[in-house]
Amino acid sequence: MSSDEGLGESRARQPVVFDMETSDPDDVLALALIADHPAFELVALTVNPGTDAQLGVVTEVLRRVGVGPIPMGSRTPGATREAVSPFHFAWLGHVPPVRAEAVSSEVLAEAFRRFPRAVLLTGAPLHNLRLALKAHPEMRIERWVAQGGFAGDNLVPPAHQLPKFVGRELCESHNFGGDSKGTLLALGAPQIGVRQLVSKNVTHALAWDGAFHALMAPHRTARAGLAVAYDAMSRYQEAHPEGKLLHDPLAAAAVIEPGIFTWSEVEVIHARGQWGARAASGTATFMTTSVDTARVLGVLIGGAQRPPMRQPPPRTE
Ligand SMILES: [Ca+2]
Repeated sequence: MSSDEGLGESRARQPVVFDMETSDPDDVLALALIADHPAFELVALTVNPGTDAQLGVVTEVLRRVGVGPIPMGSRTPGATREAVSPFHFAWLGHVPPVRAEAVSSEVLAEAFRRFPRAVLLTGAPLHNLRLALKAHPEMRIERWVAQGGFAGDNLVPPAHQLPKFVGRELCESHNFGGDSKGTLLALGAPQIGVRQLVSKNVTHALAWDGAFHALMAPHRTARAGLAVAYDAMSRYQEAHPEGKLLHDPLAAAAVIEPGIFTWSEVEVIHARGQWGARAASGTATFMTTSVDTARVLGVLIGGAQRPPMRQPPPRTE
């Protein structure tokens, strides 16, 4: 049965394939926010590099959200290198390791065969995508939303330039630089229809800090994913009161509501180990130049129209 043959609201939900890592809390935060989001149907998950410890963490987050099982792939099933940042275990406690049943390239190919409308969301260096594009030239991805890249002064109007990046046209990008061969392959791959790159200049514009946490608090009872994300960030802020920049969650927001960003069609530049972009046409590659930060919370909550808690009745004197 395809996702479109499901019942009720699943007809309107966007199938999403999420490629992630766990060297930073960002990815599991995005995972919790999208796993039961009313706009998403998470149809497959691939992990880089995909150690048993990572798969254990991902499985535990999905269990807490109450979603799954879904197909999960690993670049290297059984890889042993350390790939889970200490935060994850400080938050979740001990979680049993899980061995991925398949390699990521096969999970990706199968997911896009079964769900041709699926969006690929990537929050990690692009090893898994590179391997899938190479192994499966027939694979077709209509739309890829990536967290990565950088838009500098040449693209971003002065009103939207962040002070920390003023004067720069190039910058490091963890996800693009972590596998620059994979990045360049994916940016040029005819198998991908549209690319939307949620770049560092916007992901550094919004943090899940104390103020964002307070805004999220009344919504955390609306669904399990919000409760899990809220719990993670309560724990995170005990050690990091300044909060966490929202990289992957912003990319997730771009899957649902690209209209909260402004975009430029670009050609991506890779020079001296850094990344930038210049305006171009016909590349089908679009990069964020700004974000309406006030709308992000509502998009991530989803169904925010529904009041999360009953209002107390008006007082009568
Ligand atoms: Ca990430």
